[in-house]
Amino acid sequence: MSKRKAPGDPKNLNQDFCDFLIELAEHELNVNRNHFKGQVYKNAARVLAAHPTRIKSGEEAKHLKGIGKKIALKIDEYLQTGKLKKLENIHHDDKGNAIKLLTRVSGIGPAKAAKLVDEGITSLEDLHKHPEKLTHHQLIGLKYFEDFEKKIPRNEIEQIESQIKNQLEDIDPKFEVTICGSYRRGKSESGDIDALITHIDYNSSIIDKKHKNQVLKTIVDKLMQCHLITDTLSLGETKFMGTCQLNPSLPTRRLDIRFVPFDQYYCAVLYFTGSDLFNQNMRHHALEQGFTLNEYTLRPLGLTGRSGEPVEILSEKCIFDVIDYPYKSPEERD
Ligand code: 8DG
Ligand code: CA
Ligand code: CA
Repeated sequence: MSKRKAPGDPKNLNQDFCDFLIELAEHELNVNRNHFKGQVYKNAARVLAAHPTRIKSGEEAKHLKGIGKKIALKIDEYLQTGKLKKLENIHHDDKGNAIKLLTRVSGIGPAKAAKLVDEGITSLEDLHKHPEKLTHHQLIGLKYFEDFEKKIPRNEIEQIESQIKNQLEDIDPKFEVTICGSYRRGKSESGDIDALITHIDYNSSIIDKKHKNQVLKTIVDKLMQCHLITDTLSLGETKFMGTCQLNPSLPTRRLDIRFVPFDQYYCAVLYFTGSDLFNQNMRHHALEQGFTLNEYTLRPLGLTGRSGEPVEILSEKCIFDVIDYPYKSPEERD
């Protein structure tokens, strides 16, 4: 698959502004835990990334939706000095840096990281000395810290996909698997593996929770027996989070598996293919057309705003058709 962008696809002429805004956003989300401010910075980065010309001043940027006075001032400061005082300070903040490091461990969120830092734990070495402070998930995140930061090449995911398919075929040929996420969007490498599984005889109206969990457990057991799955982070009714390894010479990878009833399969495939921003735009369009779309169903909204019975969906394309949204192939959903 070609990684080149489509001809005429705009290049980001404001990349450097986006870079510092994303760093500020990460700081707000992970260190200050200020979700609102984090979203404001992220949104500003998104707007600038989509802007077709190079921004020449804060004043010019202020005319764009989502960019206010404070961000405009930062753009001016950056244009005049080539840096940002606020970011320099952030880079020298030991506590903030420790929190950011700890949140890179799978399973450690910003609140847990802040708590650990308050307890004097500021490095991976410290974490290794205090396993009692960590959950099972976090311990595995620590164990595979380096591996989980490595991107997974596309051809490795292809092999994992065919191994999952073969194992499922053994249990019951009526299982269906789709690897979603960035892999389905055609990326040459991915952060993790998002597998969705369904079975044409399993419908949301007929399967109870216990049964669903049984099916997922059977699948996970089978994938453990063939040594593809190596660890379980969590196993719920419909969702498995864990690790896999294709062979011992390769890194351990993060694998999520969801077992989804057939009538909800295509909404789930759409949702977990992403991208996040594409989903947001499509959900927004659905609302304008009088529908509510989520990872389970597409439902018409009544006059009172209450949603009706789910529309029957027999393909991913069907969702686009019902809400009259131009079809985009997964590769076009970034
Ligand atoms: P990556 O793993 O290569 O880093 O990229 P990804 O496959 O696009 O991201 P992901 O974090 O694995 O999420 C998979 C898809 O799930 C994502 O492309 C869109 C969908 N998704 C949302 N919202 C959210 C959310 O809040 N968290 C997660 N994990 N996924 C979400 O639309
Ligand atoms: Ca992914
Ligand atoms: Ca994922």
